[in-house]
Amino acid sequence: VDKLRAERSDIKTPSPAIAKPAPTVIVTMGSDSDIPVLVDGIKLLERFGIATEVNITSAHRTPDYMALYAAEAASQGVKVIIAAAGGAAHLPGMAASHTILPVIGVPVKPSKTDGMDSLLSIVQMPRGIPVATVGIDNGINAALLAARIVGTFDPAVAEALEEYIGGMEREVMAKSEKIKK
Ligand code: RP5
Repeated sequence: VDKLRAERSDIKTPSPAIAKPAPTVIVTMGSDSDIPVLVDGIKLLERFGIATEVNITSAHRTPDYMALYAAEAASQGVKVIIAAAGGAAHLPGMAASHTILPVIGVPVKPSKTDGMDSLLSIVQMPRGIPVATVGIDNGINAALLAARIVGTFDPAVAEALEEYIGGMEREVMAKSEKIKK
């Protein structure tokens, strides 16, 4: 990484435009075409008060940027990386190979397949470099898992999660009451 950093001093990480306050969670994706899958989860992270940075770091189109970004995230105060990709979805695994931060992979359904290619590319990481993998297109669960990790050291986030879970429970109970005969 030091060698890469010396060679690629043109690459700034993390993006200074959106690094205020220092992000706790990074939501990165292979392409802007992945954004729709992540939007609701990003809103959830914001609702929980978690400082979040969103960017594109393609493992094959911007390999140096991706490597530096992942390698330098921990020293910037980042605690969790959410990485979304579709097809030959190597971004989460590559990001995880450059950091010891927990990486949550979001398999994105490509337009021409059912998304199993993305899922298997992410979940089948070889021994040694884990990627926590959520369901296909499940950006919300990725955000909730990230929030659970942050909640282990941030009581306000833990409380927000409890409220969220309570809200879901109340919603289901209300629906149950409604259809009860
Ligand atoms: C992956 O290739 C991206 O994560 C995206 O899901 C997929 C297609 O990318 P685009 O061709 O739409 O840019 O890298």
